[in-house]
Amino acid sequence: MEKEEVKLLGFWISPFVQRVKWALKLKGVDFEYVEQDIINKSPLLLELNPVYKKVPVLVHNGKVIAESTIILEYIDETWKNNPSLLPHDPYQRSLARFWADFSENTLIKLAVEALVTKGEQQEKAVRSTMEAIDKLEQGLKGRQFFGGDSIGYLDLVLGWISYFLPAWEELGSMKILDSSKFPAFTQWIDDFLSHPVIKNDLPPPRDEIKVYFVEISRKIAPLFQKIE
Ligand SMILES: N[C@@H](CCC(=O)N[C@@H](CS)C(=O)NCC(=O)O)C(=O)O
Repeated sequence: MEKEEVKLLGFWISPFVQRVKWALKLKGVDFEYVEQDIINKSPLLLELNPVYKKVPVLVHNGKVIAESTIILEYIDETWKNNPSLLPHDPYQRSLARFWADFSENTLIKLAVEALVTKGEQQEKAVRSTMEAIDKLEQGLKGRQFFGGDSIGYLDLVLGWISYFLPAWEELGSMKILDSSKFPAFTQWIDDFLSHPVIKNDLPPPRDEIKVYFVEISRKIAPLFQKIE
């Protein structure tokens, strides 16, 4: 049988890329990783993702798939071996997609606001981030992973929290991941990071994440300035 072409265009610190790498590894799919410069974009990236011009991009036997959550679904439907990433039950599947959307469109924005702002605005953003995490805490109770006994789609989508948020807490001098308030969620972080597949492909160390986000915070802070 001919070897499959599986290529992933990525960027070293991208949480969107990281979740795709983890999904491929969980499924045992061999792939070639091609690092991209997301500022000076390569002709390959522009050709493969002309709409958003972003990573990750997955190429599977000449077919091009963009947008990380869509790539996760493609991986799950293409390599049907265990672990299944999305639940089989349509309602459970819709819930996983709902909370994934919540992570992408609500939680991450609140956490970034908490990271880059100060004073009252930061306090408010920290409170809102904690309220958002509390919703996940309630959804997790009684389960080790959002996917149940194994890591699934929602765990991968939320994975960024496990390594970015502790770094952001240090940078923003704030506390969000309080284990007395979020016992299930903080346990989830420990279990997620110590899972054999995740542990063998950990994102960059905390110091590198912090250095990267000092620069990013400086650039994006003006976007969060409230006009009086
Ligand atoms: N919604 C996209 C987000 C991807 C994304 O923002 N990728 C960043 C890297 S972390 C990127 O390629 N940025 C380049 C740009 O914004 O021009 C996904 O889930 O794949």
